[in-house]
Amino acid sequence: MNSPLPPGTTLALATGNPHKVQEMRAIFADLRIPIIGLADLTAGGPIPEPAETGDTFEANSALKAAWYARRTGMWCLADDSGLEIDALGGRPGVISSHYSTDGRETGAARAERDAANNARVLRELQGVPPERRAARFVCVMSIADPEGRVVLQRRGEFEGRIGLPGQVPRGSHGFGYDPLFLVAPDFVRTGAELAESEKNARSHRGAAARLIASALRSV
Ligand code: ITT
Repeated sequence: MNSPLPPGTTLALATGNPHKVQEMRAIFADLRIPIIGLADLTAGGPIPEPAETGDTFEANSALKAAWYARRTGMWCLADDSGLEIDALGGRPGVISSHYSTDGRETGAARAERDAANNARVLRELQGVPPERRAARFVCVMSIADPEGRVVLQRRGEFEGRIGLPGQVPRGSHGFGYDPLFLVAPDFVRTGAELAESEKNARSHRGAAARLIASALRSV
């Protein structure tokens, strides 16, 4: 397959989440494609965020990439990600970032939202034994051209389980549900206890980004 990106293209990372920008910059460091974050593009005022109305990570990822591409006139890479917990029927899923408010945006700061989301997950899993606390992070990445056409999409997954209260939250790296997520196959460390480079080597975002990178590299 030919790389869908014209030579010399700068790729804009279409996310308002500074942790994702940091992770993705590290993952894409060896790709010879200049990458900029949205924060570097907001000279004309901040770009409003799209409503994430899709039922799937695929739909939301495509919608975000297309939204920011049209507004910036640039090639944009977006991801939609979240946590699926088997015992909760796959929730929080696509509403992971606003789980404590059932998907509603309240304008609460990210750290506050993360804490409320994590508290809800632990509450809903009360009494569920370790072997039934299986969970996975999912990440779907999409690249859209400046007209908003999605030209590439890939999915990555990261298996683990939600720790028991008392065992978690633990760790100071990462973001979101990382402090609750015991990483498979040994379920010893949480995502927040992995150094950034180790998380990127194992994570859903790392997996999706490597699939995107290899598609971009192949000529
Ligand atoms: P953008 O939409 O601006 O990219 P966001 O944080 O709102 O930022 P998502 O809509 O993709 O991103 O929601 C992902 C949520 O899933 C995120 O807020 C976390 O709660 C959770 N999540 C995703 N990846 C994670 C990771 O690597 N570690 C911990 N939690 C993660």
